[in-house]
Amino acid sequence: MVLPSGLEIPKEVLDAEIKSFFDSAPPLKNSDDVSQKLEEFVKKNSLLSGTGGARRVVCVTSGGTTVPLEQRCVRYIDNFSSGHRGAASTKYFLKAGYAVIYLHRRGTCQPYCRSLPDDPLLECLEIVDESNIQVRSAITKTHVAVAEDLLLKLPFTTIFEYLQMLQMVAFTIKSIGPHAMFYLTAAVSDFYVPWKSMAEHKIQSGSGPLDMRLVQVPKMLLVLRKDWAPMAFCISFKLETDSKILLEKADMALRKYKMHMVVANELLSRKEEVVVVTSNEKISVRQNKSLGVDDVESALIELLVERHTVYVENSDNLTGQQ
Ligand code: PAZ
Repeated sequence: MVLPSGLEIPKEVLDAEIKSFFDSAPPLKNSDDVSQKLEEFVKKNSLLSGTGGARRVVCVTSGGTTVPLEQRCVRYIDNFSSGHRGAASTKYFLKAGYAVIYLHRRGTCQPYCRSLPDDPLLECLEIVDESNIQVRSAITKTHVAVAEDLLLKLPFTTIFEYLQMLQMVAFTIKSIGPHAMFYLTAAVSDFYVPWKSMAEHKIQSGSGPLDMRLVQVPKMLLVLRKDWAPMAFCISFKLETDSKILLEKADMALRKYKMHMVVANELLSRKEEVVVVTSNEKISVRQNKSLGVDDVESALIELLVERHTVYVENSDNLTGQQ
């Protein structure tokens, strides 16, 4: 169902759309494995002794989802997202002491190796000079984070995989209440071809223009906030190419999906500046080259961690008063 922008879809209609999306999605091939990894990761990080309690866990989503056009997929719709934002942010969350579930598009940028694609061989090597290549220290950092259960990497490709995995993450980290954060940088497809109405085999050319109906992907952010993990601190991103409508759209997303914060960014300047929109503020965050920091995520994550701390303290006080 498509309503004029700004109008809320009735909850029962949204629930029915979401149910239909999940019922018709091809089941995740490795769902038992993902679920086991998630359970263990969250358990280990919530049972820390000598650290003043549980470690906070953030789910960073990164990269774009694809929309398959055929069940035995030859062609798909994709988007521009490189995963740079998610990879850089993961590094700063780890530095700030968070455990990170990195839900990322296969083949996109990885933490500590952002300029390289997710290629296991390439990831390991670094050019020292014309005649020397060495194993990267960044690899060591990634492997240490994974080995110490501070980083759990979960790859997806399609919109179906992404949303099923996001739901699994939410159901698992619901147990740590306000200590959980969602940081949703992934560029998620807005339209998809429902599995049941998708051609099974490669679509044949030669019979004129292709006529295909794409259905709107149900807006999962509201159910994530209200039902899947209602105590988690949620930050979503809003990207526009027209800077004139960016802040208005971010503000709308904040209210419509009950996000705690929305990070607004414009396509061309997204690596230099973002604006963090809350219910009563618009905070511009810029990369600060003069401090030798080459990315905007450094200051951004510092701000979000600060706000998350206040959120956790307020939630703890409320619980204490009950
Ligand atoms: O992945 P990337 O670093 O190339 O780009 C990041 C981004 C622009 C996808 C992200 O900051 C963002 O805005 N994500 C949400 C996109 C949306 O409005 O759906």
